[in-house]
Amino acid sequence: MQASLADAPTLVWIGLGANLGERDAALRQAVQAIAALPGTQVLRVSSLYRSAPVDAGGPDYLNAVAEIATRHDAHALLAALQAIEHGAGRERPYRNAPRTLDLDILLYGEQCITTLALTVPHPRMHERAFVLQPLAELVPGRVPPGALHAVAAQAITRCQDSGWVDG
Ligand code: PH2
Ligand code: MG
Ligand code: MG
Repeated sequence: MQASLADAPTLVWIGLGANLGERDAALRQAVQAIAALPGTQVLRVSSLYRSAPVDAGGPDYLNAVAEIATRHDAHALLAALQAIEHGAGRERPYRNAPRTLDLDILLYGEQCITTLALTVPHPRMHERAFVLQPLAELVPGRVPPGALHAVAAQAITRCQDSGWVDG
């Protein structure tokens, strides 16, 4: 066993997004890269959603949420996700810039985390249909009552052909 991995896995939900390049391929490759992390299993992935940028510009996004079990602590997981983003060509020219891949820790078990590097639950997740809809597909109990109604004006469509089986 690697020293940096905890004995027991934690259930974590990760938001995936992309609005530049081959968005569909980027999200699929990201799921595979997450599954390849040590001590980490991808349990379920939501449908893909096409969504208009929220508080941002550029092309429409593809978004999804992945449910994983990982033995990484939250900061080690964040570093691993940032490395996957980097490998997908992610650049950060300015806040909320269009991106080839965005991987956000939405929920890390039941933990509340506030450090300079990381805030969990994700501080803006309840304002965003592109997070709440796929999350509600997987774990409706983690979406507060009324939250989906509050973001109902945001443009978002569930993709019909979002099977993940063939990667
Ligand atoms: N991500 C943002 C800002 N705005 N809008 C959509 N539709 N999807 C996103 O993933 C997204 C966004 C910052 O991370
Ligand atoms: Mg984000
Ligand atoms: Mg991010």
